[in-house]
Amino acid sequence: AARIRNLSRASSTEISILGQKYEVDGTTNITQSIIAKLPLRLHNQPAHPLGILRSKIESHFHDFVHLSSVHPVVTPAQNFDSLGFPANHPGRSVTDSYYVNKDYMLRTHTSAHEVETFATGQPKWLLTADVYRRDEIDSSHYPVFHQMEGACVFKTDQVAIEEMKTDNARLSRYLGQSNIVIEDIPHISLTNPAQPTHDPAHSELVALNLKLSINSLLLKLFGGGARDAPLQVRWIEAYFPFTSPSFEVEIFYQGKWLEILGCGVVQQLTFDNAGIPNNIGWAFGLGLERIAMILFGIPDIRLFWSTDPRFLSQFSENKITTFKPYSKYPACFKDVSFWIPEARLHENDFCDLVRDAAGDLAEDVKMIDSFTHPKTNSKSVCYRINYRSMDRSLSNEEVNNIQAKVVEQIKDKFGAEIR
Ligand code: FA5
Ligand code: MG
Repeated sequence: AARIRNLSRASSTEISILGQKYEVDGTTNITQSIIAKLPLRLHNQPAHPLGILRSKIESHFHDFVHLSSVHPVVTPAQNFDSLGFPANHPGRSVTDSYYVNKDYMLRTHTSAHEVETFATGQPKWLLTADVYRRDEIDSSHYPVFHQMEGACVFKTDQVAIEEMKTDNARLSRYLGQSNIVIEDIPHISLTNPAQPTHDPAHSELVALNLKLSINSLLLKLFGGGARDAPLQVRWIEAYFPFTSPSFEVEIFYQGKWLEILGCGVVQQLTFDNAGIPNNIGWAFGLGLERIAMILFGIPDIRLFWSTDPRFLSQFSENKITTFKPYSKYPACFKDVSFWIPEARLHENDFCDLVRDAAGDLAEDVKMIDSFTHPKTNSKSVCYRINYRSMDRSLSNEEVNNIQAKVVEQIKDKFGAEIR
């Protein structure tokens, strides 16, 4: 594999993250552009679309505890092991996740905090946070995005079960009177089973409570007036190591089905790890950007990070309003071709390199050509980078300087030869 040199200052053995020092090692792959995002916490800005959406969902789940300031640095044990992820799960790899060093990483999902939050004994909670994943570059992918985790825990005695039935009946009545069309699937099935330690009847009730709770949230967020076309929601069988049965939920919006969230009946392992073994419950994790892009009509995920008053001044606390795009500035395409010595380079390594050199000026990165030399096994790749600012016109000189930086880094970090 192409040797990727440490992206932090070559000379330093420590990096500083939110005022705390961490030792750097061979696992470290967190970049300066990611470190710079950590203090921003967009979901806690009340007049930012993500903050507005957070409050809206919190007001729907008004009897839940609301958490939103949990530290982003976690252990792989929190992010993966405590939730039953297998040792060889691809999400653990340095190509997919940001590692501070071998012992610490940036959470890749809000589920990383399930065990510690269940351990507080709170039966109903929402937890909103910034999450980090190494990914491609385009208008809907960004290495930082925001998730909200929601969970509800029930006791399994007769009284608690009766309460759940009453709640389910109330929610069903409400949804029955609403302008919503739901494509449902069975609560449990052979391919999406109840857990062996659960009474299947209890598992069904919890799955139903989850579905009713999510459907009513979606109705609150997306349901129009009575005369609008009905909201279409689709439930799909899914798989997560930390829930069973598991589901994904999509809504039909502007001619397409869009994935909004993942959810399911919490694995008993999670409750055992949290020290609350005799409970049953559900959890969901939703992507705030996905929903906000739809609700506010925001066309590019980079806009959430804009500090341009033409963006920020359009939004105010507790109001969902449609974004009016200001003029789109011209794009500038630059190609770069290079030879990688041993034919292996992960696309995410290239994308992080571009983000570090170009920041949010990189709108899109695509591989447009690749060729492996049959004899030497050297690989040649060509990437096309689309530079565009959301806020202003870029000068040729500025783009050329950034592209020169990208080229320098390709040589330096990948030991590659530019063609
Ligand atoms: C998870 O992250 C699970 N932790 C969700 C979960 C929680 C399941 C609790 C069960 C119980 P997933 O990787 O699918 O699952 O992400 C969940 C949601 O985050 C997605 O449905 C989507 O809305 C959003 N999301 C995922 N990747 C991205 C991305 N690159 N950019 C923006 N939003 C994303
Ligand atoms: Mg998913």
